[in-house]
Amino acid sequence: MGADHLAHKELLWKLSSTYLPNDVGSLQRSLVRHVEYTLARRRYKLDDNTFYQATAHSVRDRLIERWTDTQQYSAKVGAKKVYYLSLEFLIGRSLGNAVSNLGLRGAYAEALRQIGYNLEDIMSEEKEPALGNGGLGRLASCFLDTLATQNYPAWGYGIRYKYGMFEQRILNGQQVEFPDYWLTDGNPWEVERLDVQYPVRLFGHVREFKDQEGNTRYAWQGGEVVMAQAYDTPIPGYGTYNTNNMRLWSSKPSHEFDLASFNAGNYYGAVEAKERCESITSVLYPNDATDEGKRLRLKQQYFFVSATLQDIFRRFKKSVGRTATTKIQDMPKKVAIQLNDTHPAIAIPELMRLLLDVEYLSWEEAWEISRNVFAYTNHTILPEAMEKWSVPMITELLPRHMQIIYEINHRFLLEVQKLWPNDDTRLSAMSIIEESTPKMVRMSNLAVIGSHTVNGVAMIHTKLLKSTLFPDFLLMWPEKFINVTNGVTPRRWLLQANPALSSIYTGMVGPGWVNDLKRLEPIKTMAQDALFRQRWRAAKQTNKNAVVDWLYKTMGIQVNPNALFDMQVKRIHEYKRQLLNVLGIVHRYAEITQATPEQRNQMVPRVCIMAGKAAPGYVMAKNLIMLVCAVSEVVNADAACRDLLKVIFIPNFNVSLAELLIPASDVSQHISTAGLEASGTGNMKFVMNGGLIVGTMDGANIEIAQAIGEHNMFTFGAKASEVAAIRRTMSHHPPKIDPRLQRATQMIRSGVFGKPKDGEYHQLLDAIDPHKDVYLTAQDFPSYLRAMDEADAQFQLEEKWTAKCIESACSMWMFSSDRTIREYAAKIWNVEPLPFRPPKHQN
Ligand code: 7GP
Ligand code: PLP
Repeated sequence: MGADHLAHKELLWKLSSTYLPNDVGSLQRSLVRHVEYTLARRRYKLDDNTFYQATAHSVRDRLIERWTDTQQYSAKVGAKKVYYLSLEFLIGRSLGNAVSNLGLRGAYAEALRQIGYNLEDIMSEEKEPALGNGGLGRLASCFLDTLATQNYPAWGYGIRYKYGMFEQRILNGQQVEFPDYWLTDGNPWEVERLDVQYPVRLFGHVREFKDQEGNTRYAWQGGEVVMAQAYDTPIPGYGTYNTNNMRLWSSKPSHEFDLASFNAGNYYGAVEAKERCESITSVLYPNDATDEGKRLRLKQQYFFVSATLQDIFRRFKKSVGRTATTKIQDMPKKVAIQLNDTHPAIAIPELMRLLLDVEYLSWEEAWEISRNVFAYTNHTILPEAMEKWSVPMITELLPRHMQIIYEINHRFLLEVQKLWPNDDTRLSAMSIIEESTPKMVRMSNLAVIGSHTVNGVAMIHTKLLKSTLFPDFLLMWPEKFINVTNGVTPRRWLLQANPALSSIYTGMVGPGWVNDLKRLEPIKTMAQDALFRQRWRAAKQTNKNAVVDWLYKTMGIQVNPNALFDMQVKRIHEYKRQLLNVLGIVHRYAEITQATPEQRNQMVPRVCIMAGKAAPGYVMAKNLIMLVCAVSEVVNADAACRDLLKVIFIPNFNVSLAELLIPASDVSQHISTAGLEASGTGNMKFVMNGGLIVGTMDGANIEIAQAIGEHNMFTFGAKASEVAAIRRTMSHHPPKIDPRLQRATQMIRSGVFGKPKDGEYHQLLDAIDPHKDVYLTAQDFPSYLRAMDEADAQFQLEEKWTAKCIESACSMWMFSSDRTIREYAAKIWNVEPLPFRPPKHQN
């Protein structure tokens, strides 16, 4: 028996420790094998899509080898792991990223070429998973790329929404939302884990009882139980064997649930209930920076958190069993959980529940562990984004959590009272419970109280977070609040999105820059070299030409490839001030139509590109899209503008479109009202790709200006420190309206761009009335025009312009997510990289 067992084990080890070969011939055999056996399409339908699927499966095989090795290794070593909990991952397409990170792009391209397929065409067959809204979700995906690349043992946890971010179409000049069912062709990147499932309870009641030692204990019972099932996606690092995991949960009915309902003889009711279970993970809420406060959303959050914590806990406990010296109190030495905004903050009472009700720890012990495990990242100070859940709703859905939240609050408020006796104002500001009708649970206060560290995402944001959102908490715990400025991954946003520029970089400094952007710094001096500037411009032109072709092919629009390409592409939001951009465009249009031939000769031709989705219920944002589309129609049809101005709203902005557009921009706009954009990450991508910014002193723009030099940014507008005073004065001393703004608004109001029947344009313009110009759009208009004029003037000085772009792009190292993650690791997580040495024949 024993000898047999050993022999079997040995044979099994031999069989399973062979690795897939990566030469061109082997890749071709693997492609064909997947066409034949995975897809069962030997003799027909050998189209690009089939070959996309086959290529993806072939790459996945190779990812899985690395992924299982990495996971096994980190389990063996028992290293501390980081868990990034996020309700959103805006992943983008995977094929290009995977072959590039594996170092197999060339081999796959060649393998496909020899059998008549083109890797680029195959890549464009991939449907983009858009499991996020915008900046916050995309940041999470950049972080996963860096965590893998830098060999940190880290997992991302999220939800596998069946319907991702809606598809935006423009019909009759208006946004219409269509469902994004991204799984129609299946998803070759994920591994369905039927073996990883956890029950998640909702509703029910709490039973109180005494344990053997006579302590009062609580058990959450009854209600409904749904199952969470795992889907794993390997996340490869670039230039390393390490491959991390992104585990996404999908809801399904529990067996027990099925049986109970069916046995009750209620067939239709049972089927309906089953559907209800599955609906928990069916759709991503399409709001960014606003709080919907829907019950299904809270269910999503808890479902996600409960499954994730059970999973983390099980893994941790397995490691406790492995080494006799580790105990449950050591959890913070093995587990760091990062809460991506407050969306997963219900994890705090959930971990407390597990430690109290399942592990039977004392409150003090449980709290000590919990507080040392969690850290919280805040992504916005906009009041409308602050999550609040009504006490009655939490009580109904999660009765035990409501008790725990009250207990956390009670103990916390005692501390506050000790520090500030008789200060009721402070007490009610710091309380987790808002004393409204109904009472509300402030998730941000819960997150601050339950975390050891709270971070903002850019310097100015962290400063405002301390001074406006959490000033009392800052007095109590000054060390708790830190800044970690955002960053983006150079793998996707340079190497993959911009091959033209990447090959210049590699030619200059070798390929090492991809994992170390500092290596680009010496290229700055090349800004003085005329030949180099020419090469740089040629790369930019290649990228602009790609956009020109795309616009013609997909939208039938012809644009002048030599024009200044001006882009504002991001979610549509009043604080991001797309309206300021449109008003600027209308002003430009007016100038063009009134210009003399000599004046026309002096003008810089511009292509103004805007894109972005509006939350389906956000009226002002939808009105804005309507206005842009109408302006575009009129301007593009006006012969006076022919070569001087084009206005284009590109529908359905997503990661793939961003990868196409960003490398082609000359100027991009990041023009939020100062103090309101926490950081921005688009701004970083544009500058890295050799574009310049027109921007306000807001978010990461400020740090970008410091890094690249203020002379390389076209800044304008009120400073954050001035905004409050300006708002205060405007109601009794409204500023005089700039005549150019007067003319632009007059054109819009009078119907030059049509007169929509519900007065949508009036609604937009009424909101910038100088009495109540909340976002300071009218206020900043004159300085905005000055900045735009300056950009025009500089753009004409071609050599000088190129030098600015080179200097800026090569000064961006600190905006690589590699730097960001190193800071998180050192200041928050206390984790070390754990590089895994690959088996010999790999590399
Ligand atoms: C965004 C912020 O608006 C943006 O400034 C920042 O760059 C990004 O997060 C990443 O930190 N916030 C969101 O996308 C969002 O949904 C609400 O915030 C919680
Ligand atoms: N949405 C998508 C698809 C993106 O690629 C990005 C950033 O590149 C964003 C949103 C965030 O843009 P911003 O930081 O300008 O708000």
